[in-house]
Amino acid sequence: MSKTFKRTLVTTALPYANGPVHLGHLAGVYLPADIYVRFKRLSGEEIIHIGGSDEHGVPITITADREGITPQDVVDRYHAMNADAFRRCGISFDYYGRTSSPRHHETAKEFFLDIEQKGIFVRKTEKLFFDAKAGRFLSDRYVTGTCPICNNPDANGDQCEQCGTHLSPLELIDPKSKLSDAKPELRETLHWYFPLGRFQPKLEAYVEAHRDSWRQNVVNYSRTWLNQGLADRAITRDLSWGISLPLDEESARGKVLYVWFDAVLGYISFTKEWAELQGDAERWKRYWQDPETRIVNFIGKDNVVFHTLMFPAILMAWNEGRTEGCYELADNVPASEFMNFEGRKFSKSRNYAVYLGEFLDRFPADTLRYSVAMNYPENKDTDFSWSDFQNRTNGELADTLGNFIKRSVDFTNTRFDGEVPADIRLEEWIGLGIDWQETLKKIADAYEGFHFREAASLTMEVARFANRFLTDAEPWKAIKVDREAAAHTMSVSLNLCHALSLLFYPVIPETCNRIHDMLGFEGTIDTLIQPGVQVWESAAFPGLKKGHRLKGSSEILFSKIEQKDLEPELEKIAKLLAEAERREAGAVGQKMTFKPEISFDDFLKVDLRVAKVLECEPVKKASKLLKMKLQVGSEERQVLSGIAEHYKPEEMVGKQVMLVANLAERKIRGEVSQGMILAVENSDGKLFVVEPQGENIIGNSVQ
Ligand code: B3M
Ligand code: ZN
Repeated sequence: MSKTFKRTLVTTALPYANGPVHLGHLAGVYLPADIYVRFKRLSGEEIIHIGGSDEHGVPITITADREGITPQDVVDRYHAMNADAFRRCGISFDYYGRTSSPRHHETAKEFFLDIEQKGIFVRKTEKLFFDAKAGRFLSDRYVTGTCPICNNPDANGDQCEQCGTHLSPLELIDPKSKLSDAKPELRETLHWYFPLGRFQPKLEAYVEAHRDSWRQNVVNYSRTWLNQGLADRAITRDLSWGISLPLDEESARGKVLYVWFDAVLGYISFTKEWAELQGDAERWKRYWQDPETRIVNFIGKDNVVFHTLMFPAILMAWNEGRTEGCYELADNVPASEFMNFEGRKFSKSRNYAVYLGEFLDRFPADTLRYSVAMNYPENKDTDFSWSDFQNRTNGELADTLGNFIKRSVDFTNTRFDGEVPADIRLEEWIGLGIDWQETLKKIADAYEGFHFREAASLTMEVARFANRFLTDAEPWKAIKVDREAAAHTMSVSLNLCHALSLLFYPVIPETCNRIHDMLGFEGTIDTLIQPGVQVWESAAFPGLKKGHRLKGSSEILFSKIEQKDLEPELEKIAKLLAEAERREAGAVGQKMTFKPEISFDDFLKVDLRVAKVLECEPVKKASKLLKMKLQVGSEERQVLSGIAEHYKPEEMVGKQVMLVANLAERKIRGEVSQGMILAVENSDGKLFVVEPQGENIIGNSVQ
């Protein structure tokens, strides 16, 4: 039995204020959330939508260092830019906060202290590189040195760009600090760990209780983590940018909370800030501490475990030992897959993206909202292309919806003096050939179930029906012989315009407000919205009475997108694609540095074999390495490979791989590695293990 709730709190993942949001973000998180919220508001439900900027984390300090500005400058710039882009796109947040706010810092500290005082955190000492000149501990990306695999002298602390190997700073030969040229020294540093494992049984129960209501991907990601057993997670960092530890002891100096620990709490701080603005500072509690509130977190698939395990565990830790002031957990966490762009993944670092603000400089928000809703990546990755955008705008929005509305309004204005000429009886309305109750229910169920593509396309079906109705009835002919029949047709059409303005409101609100205005109503649809008032269901009835006066003028709702409008975009995309292809083709056009020449005999010395992965497991304290047991003919080998961020251990088991079989044994992290397996990096930076095609004899030579 599903629970019934009195009100809803919607949160959307807080985008890092380290760059502009792009269409991929919009499609996965913000648009679906906004559509959902608008639908609920229209149905008279009490609902708020809370979002904001995530303003902490290392990438922000890296941007600041690169540009020679402060981290505060960086977040000020992107917070303003993103808040503005969302506003222009019609994303109707009730509050859009920032994690640099005093209220947020206070809230995060309060949580940290509560958990600290209960003795739940575990303190551990570890060794980290420290730049004595700069007086700072160095995170992975701040260390450079020589790659232990290919001898590239400029390898980064997390990866060698030349050979693609994923590294840890400790593996670098001759490590250097990027801050100064100092040779970093290993220093002990104390960190606070959150023992996720302590909450494992409760988290398992939480996930399993939702296994039928959550999306399969959300349940699966969570289960994979749970099945591996939850480990302690460090929730502090040696950094200066972030929320400082609220402890008055020497060991806490220079440390801040890990960005994910504070970011999820942003949802709570921002609700508090919203409540203060409402003039009722306690009002946030009815959203977070009342079991009758339904909490829904909209996120992208890469944020799942932070929302289904980490955030709930933090709240569980807070709730421990309390009977009052307990937090409720999310009822649903609709995580989207990714929307790609012209067949490729959006990538900020490679500048392969269309940014929301830039898009809105060129095209109206509702054309984007509709196309993106129709490409909502609900269960699988989808693709946004300029031609799809053009087809949907021209064929569906302009020719179907826009054309129908304009024809109905214009004909009434010119031939019936701008007045609804007749009343439509309910039986007639129901007998039109569209089952209103059923259609509304289907669309409503689609919204409730987070099936936004289905909701948008069912709504477009209603517009198609309306357009056909008017075309088939031919009032422009009828009026010459039977004015009453034409009057009747126009009254039905105008009522269909009215119904469509309500049905389409969640997806294309601005357009619907304009239809509402053309139909002669005061104010906008937004102003009809009130908790307890059912606006949505009024679409099932004829809403315009005989004699109702239209505004008297009309406007074109959607202009068609001409090929020439798209040319600059297509040129840009062609350039970006060419760049990506060049990278793939091995950076054609760029200066290549090859390793020194070898003779054919040298080449023949390399013994490449087909091998099969028998077992595979992570390596302790080496987050990038996987340890594999391989079968090569009758022999077994142990090989370590830096692919842990790209493959789960269970994905590797059973795979056939190519093994460099006569490589001298090496010790990595105290483990023997007897050979190397071949892998390549694709243009998105993902590593793929090279797999021989077809049926192979394990142990065969590769020639
Ligand atoms: N800023 C990561 C991201 O944008 C992170 C989300 C925080 S949600 C609390 O993907
Ligand atoms: Zn290398």
